[in-house]
Amino acid sequence: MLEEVLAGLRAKPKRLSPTWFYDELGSFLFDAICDTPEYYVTRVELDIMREFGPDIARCIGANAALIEYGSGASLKTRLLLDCLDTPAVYMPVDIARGHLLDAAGALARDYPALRIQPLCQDFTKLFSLPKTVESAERRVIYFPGATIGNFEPEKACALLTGMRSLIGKDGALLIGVDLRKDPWTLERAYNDSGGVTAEFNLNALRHVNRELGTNFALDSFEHRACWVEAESRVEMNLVSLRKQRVHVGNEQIEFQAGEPLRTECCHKYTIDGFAGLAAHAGLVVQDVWLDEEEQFSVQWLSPRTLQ
Ligand code: AVI
Repeated sequence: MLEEVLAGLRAKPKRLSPTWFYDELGSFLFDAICDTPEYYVTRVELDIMREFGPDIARCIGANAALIEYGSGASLKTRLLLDCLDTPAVYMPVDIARGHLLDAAGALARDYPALRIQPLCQDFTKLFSLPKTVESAERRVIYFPGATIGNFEPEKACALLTGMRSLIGKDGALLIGVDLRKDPWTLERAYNDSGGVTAEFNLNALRHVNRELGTNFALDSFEHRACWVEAESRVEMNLVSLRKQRVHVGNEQIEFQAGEPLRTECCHKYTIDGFAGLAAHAGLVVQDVWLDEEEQFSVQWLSPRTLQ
């Protein structure tokens, strides 16, 4: 962990992985972001799932194994499960064991007939499927929440390629993809007026201080989120408010006044742009469900078949 953080802090511009947002407080803050009026992403995706759940369930079909990447509280999943025809098994995959088991327990209580097989795993790393999932009539990966946008396009492509091999030729992928829109809406979503996103961003420093014994002064950094047109993404930074030095392991990392530390990138796609990325991963977009304002998309993809 220390080596990875140091490598990011030695880079230009300096970076810190977004995984540092998420400790107990960070997960709470992320849930709070989803409830802010400015962060449209969760609200709009839920609207789409409510409206098109039955259509989506028809695509998935009966007796499918549903594998959810980064399942968290499995909230959107409930909307899907309510519409599904006798799913063979539901496998939530998440790295946060406590969160994963709590959510699986709550689902087991509410869906007693559903077979649930949680997997504590970093979904960006290769993993194999248990027999119950492997032997289902069809495997469908569900990856909601715009998280694909948090990966650089090459990494997103690698992740999609890994998913394709996991679902096999008869499987499919149901994925949430946030869309390009006017910069005002995008910047507002990542700069909510209640300052929740700012606290979430600063929490990465709090988390690193606790885990690695660093001495980031939280009041010496300021949250900044800007739309960068050329990269089609919102970039989240923590900007150093003064010239300062931070102790990290045996090193002193120097920050100039105004120097940014990049903590997250949130890529936004056009429908065609995402189809192009998917094609590089050997996937074909079969269906796209949108909200009325076309802010967000839920997409249905299948592996390209060789003629
Ligand atoms: C987790 N992910 C989809 C969020 C996003 O919108 O890219 C993370 C986030 N960062 C700030 N607000 C929300």
